[in-house]
Amino acid sequence: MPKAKIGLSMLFCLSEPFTSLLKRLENVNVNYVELLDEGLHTLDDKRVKKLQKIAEAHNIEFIVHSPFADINIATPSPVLQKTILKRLERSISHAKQLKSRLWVFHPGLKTAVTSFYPGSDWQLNIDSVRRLQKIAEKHEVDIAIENVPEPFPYVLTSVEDFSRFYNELNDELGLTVDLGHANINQQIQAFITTFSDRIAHVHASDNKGNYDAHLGIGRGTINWADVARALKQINFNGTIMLESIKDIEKSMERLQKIFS
Ligand SMILES: [Mn+2]
Repeated sequence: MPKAKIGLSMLFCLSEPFTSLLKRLENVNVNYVELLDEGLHTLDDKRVKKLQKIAEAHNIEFIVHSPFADINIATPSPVLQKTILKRLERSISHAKQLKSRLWVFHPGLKTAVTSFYPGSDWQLNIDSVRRLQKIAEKHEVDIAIENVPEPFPYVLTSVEDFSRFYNELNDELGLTVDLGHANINQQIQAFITTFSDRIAHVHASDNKGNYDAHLGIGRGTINWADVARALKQINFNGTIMLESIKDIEKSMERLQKIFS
């Protein structure tokens, strides 16, 4: 039976400077780490070199999460779309340099003009995803789109949205299942069973079903035994990244236990 690997997303320290991220990486006791190419942790060539050294010294495999603040791949503005894709290509190329197994990104968002042009956001989203796939192929990086939570106006949030999206895309594109996000839609099991052969990666944090609080594992309403059973059933052998922002040590222990 293949086993899932447990890793740690550095989201919990995104408010700290990059130097402090480096210090933390020297001391993490996991082999899989997700970096966020965002905010104070935004990647550049110099930083990538430092991260490469740490990865080698501490036997860490990285996964890169794309920038997400003000990044709307379904923007109706051609000039913004071009800029955003350029920014995302830089992120993908840094992911390649870091030998990242995967690059995780969010779907596009609806805007103030969406209602005037019904369906345009949907089309723009698919168009940008296709472009991202080409860019990723060029850089030889696997990419995976992530399910995102209500109430943000993302073009895709539910299992139904993602099913329609994958049917229209008609291409291989992995899915990052964010369990916390799916819990808000009450669709954890539905996401895991519907997209069993597309799930490339899992984000794990807890919440009470009301908003995306990124609580420690066991602090919210997610039934973790059910999650473990469902992921075992589909033989998931990718990485489960702890994405809580509090109770990190305790949550890591719990995840190890749940998926052992
Ligand atoms: Mn996530």
